[in-house]
Amino acid sequence: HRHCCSKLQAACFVSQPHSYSLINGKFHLFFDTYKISSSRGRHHLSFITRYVKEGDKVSQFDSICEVQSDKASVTITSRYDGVIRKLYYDVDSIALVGKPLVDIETDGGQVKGPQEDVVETPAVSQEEHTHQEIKGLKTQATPAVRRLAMENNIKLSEVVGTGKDGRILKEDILNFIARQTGAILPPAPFQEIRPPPPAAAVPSAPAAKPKEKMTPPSVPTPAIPKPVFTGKDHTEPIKGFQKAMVKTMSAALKIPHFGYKDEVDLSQLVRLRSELKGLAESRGVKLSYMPFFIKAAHNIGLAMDTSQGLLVPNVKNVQMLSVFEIAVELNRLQTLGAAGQLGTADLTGGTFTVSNIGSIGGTYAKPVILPPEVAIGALGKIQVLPRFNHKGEVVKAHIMNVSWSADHRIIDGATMCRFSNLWRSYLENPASMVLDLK
Ligand code: CO6
Repeated sequence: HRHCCSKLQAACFVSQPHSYSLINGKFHLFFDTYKISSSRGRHHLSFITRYVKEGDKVSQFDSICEVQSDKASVTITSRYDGVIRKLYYDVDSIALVGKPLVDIETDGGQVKGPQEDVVETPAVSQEEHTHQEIKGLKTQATPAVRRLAMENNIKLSEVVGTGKDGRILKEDILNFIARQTGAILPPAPFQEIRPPPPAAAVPSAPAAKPKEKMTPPSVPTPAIPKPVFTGKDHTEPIKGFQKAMVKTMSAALKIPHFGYKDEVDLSQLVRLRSELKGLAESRGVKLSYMPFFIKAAHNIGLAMDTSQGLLVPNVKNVQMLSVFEIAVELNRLQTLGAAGQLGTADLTGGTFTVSNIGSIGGTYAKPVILPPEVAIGALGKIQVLPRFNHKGEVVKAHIMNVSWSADHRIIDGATMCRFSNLWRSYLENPASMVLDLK
C-alpha cells in the first residue's frame, strides 16, 4: 500500500509578526510579514496573481495573492484588518521559500507577541498520506469560518474541508454557497485556439432558405476572441503545473509499463444513467458516467482537463460513498478545477487514476502512470456499435474501450486482467453494484 500513497510535497505558508513601532506616539502598530516556507525542500514557488496593491485596505479573509507550487495553488488570505504596505513579488515572478511575501500594517490592539501561525496546508509526510482519511463527522475550522458558516445557515458537517487534515477554510464555505446558489466561480482567464468544427458538425442551411437561422435565438453566442498571429516564435518558461508535468512524467517513464485493453458494453448503464440523471439534476448535481466508473473501482484519482492543464485530483474513500455522493464530489472537484483552486488535499493521496479521455474523444490510449501510483485506465468515448446478444442476434450496443497501464514491477498481467473483468462486470450489470453499495 505504501506504493499507493503520494509523495507530493506541499508548500506551507507561515506568518510571523515582524516588528513593532509607535506612530504619532499613539498607536502600537506591527507589520505582519507573511513568509513562505516549505519543510520538504521546495525552494521556490510561482507568484501568479495578486489581488491587492500597496496601500490597499484589507479585512480578515480578503484574498491577497495566489501562489503556486509544482502541484497546488493556494490563495493567501489576510488574517488581519490592515493596510498592505509592501508586496515583495510581481505577478508571474518566482517567490523564494523562506523570504517575506507581503507586509500588512495592522492596529496595535491586535498585538499579541511573536507567534507562528500556519495559514495553509503544511507539508504532509508520506506516511500521513498513506493513512489519509476523510475525517467524517469531526470538523475543524477557525472561529471566523464558523461564524461565516453560521451567518449563512450552513452546517459545517456538510462542507468538505480542503485545508490541512480536512480543515474547513473560508474558500470552502464560499464554494459551498456558490454551489447552493448555482453561482459559477470565475475560471482563470485563458484563451484557447480552437480548430474550426468539422464540416459534418456544422448545420448546413437548406439551399432554398439561405438566410434562415439554424440556432435557436435564446442560445447566446459567446464572443470568441480572434487569435493574433505575429509570425514570431517566442520562448515560454516552463513553470508551475507544467514544470511538475515535466518532472512527474520523466519519473513515470522509469516505470516499466504494460498495457491491457478491453471493451465494455455499457448499454444497461446508459439506460440506468438516463433514468437517474433527472433525479440527480433535481438535487442540483450533474450525474455523468464518471461516478459509476469510479464507484466500480476503488479509491480513485481522475485526470481532469483544467484551465491550468492536466490535474489529477482524487475522490477519497470511494468505498464509503454512494454513486450520488461521488457525483457531488466530482462536481465539487470540477468547479475547483475550472477556477484553478484545487488544493493539496484534493491532489494528493490517490491510489490509481481513471482518465476519461472519451469525454473529449478517442477510443484507445496508452496512459502514463502517475507515480507513485501503480495503474491508470484511459476510457474511450462511448460509441453505439453492433454486437451479438446471447441469442446470437445483432443488437445495438453502447461500447466503451478501456486501456489500462500498470506497473509491471508490482502488478502482473493476470492480476490486471482479473481486476478489469470485475470492474467491467459491475459496469455491464450495474444492478450488481447495488449489492455491494454502501
Ligand atoms: N463517452 C461518451 N460520452 C461521455 C464520455 C464518454 N467516455 N464521458 C463523458 N461523456 C459525456 C457525459 O456523460 C456528459 O454528457 P451529458 O451528461 O449527457 O451532458 C458530457 O460527455 C460531458 O461530460 P463532462 O466532461 O462534463 O463530465 P465527466 O464526469 O464525464 O468528466 C472530467 C469529467 C473531469 C473527467 C472531464 O471533464 C475531463 O476533464 N476529461 C478529460 C480528462 C483528460 O484530459 N484525460 C487525459 C489525461 S492524459 O491519460 C492521458 C495518456 C492520456 C490518454
